[in-house]
Amino acid sequence: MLTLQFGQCGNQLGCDLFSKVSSDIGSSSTGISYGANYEYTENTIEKWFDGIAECGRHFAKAILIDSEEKVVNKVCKNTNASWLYRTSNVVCQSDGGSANNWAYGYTINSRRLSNTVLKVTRQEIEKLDRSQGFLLLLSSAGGTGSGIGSHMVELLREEYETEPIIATIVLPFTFGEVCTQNYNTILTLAKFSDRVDFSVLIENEQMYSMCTNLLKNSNTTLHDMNSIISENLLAVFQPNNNARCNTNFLISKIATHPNFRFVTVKSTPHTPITSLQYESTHKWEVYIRHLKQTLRVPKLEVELTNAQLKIPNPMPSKTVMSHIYSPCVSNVLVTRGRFVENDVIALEDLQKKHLYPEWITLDSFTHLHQERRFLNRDKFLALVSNNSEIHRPLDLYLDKAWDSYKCAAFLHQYKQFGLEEDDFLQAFAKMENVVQEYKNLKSHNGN
Ligand SMILES: Nc1nc2c(ncn2[C@@H]2O[C@H](COP(=O)(O)OP(=O)(O)OP(=O)(O)O)[C@@H](O)[C@H]2O)c(=O)[nH]1
Ligand SMILES: [Mg+2]
Repeated sequence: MLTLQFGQCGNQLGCDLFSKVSSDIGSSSTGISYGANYEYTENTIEKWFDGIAECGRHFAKAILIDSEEKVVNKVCKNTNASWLYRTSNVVCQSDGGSANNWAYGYTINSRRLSNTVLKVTRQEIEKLDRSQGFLLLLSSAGGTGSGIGSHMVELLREEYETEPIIATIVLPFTFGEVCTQNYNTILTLAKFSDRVDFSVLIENEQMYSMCTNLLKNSNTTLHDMNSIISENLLAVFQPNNNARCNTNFLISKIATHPNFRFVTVKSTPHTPITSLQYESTHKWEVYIRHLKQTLRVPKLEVELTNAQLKIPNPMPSKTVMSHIYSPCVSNVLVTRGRFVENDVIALEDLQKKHLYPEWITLDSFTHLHQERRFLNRDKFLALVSNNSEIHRPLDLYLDKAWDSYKCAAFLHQYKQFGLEEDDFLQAFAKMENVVQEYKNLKSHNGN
């Protein structure tokens, strides 16, 4: 998988991701045989790394792209004893960034950098025996990741028509940050919506709350949030027992319909480092029930149902309550860890017909498993879900962007770099369509 890291967020997140890959294969307690672990390590190295430097460290299979040098210089130094970035894969200029302006990134900075990015990409792809596609990392709020990322996704799709492209797009906090973030987000999502095979959407707000609520981290930094994001991604992308599970296989299970290409990843358990050793590991069923709870939707607007911020409850609720679940196009559950006779992985909960729309005839639920312990944990589970609830954050950014657009706020900043009203209107229309499609999803029982 060739990773393209764009802008501050993409580069910082990418650096964290590769460090986590390296800790995962470096962990001493794997719970599996030497031979099985050898195979896991080989597959991991083939997926994420590309050759070994003279010092013995692995080169990350990654391209670093930014319109200013500060962040890439920092992440290049932040690598550890087992891996590093290839300096020839850094594509960057010393020009002070794209000023949180999608148009500046998309038209001006992209024109300066895109040919070099394509050249380095070709060199990387030519080296590979078998390509496993692209993984793009970026935030939608700034100017570089969003603008250059959007232009690069157009160029990559043109040049690599059939190659799998997956994106991880970090969405901004809904309040604060920068005033142009909502335009940037809508313009980015519109470009990605029909060019990548699927986009994993990450809500920074949610990541922040997980750090404070679950990890009891009162001084949460971007690095802490990146750590959860990387774990979520690796829980999905690290090797599993299904030998056929390459990037195309995942795409065929997750993005089963071209109108639904935005997904989220929920994972469990998340425990503060200080209490890791005291925390008992629950049975698989506890975690699976917990993940299913993350698919619940509130019956009333005021209900607090953010199950992701709660600790898995080992006791099933005694009160018989009917819950409403978000209609799902697809769910892929990845379980990592050992299962024994009296602790089996029961999947019925996530296979229930009522979770999926009637028109879905193919298997909408997939289970992938890996016996090996993931990042030293006894058990770790991730649920990739392509479901109706994604319309909520998208709708929110759409509303906010539309409110600004109605009073022509900040438009001159975009027009100055060649964007026209029609570009905005097209992006709004495209994303309104996406939101509408997700809103219209109905499950078997009509919810
Ligand atoms: N999760 C996470 N979010 C980040 C990180 N760095 C920045 N962000 C978020 O990304 C958005 C800002 O985008 P940046 O990635 O800094 O912008 P950029 O792509 O470098 O673009 P310019 O700086 O405008 O050229 C905000 O929503 C930040 O909260 C990071 O390391 N992790
Ligand atoms: Mg930047």
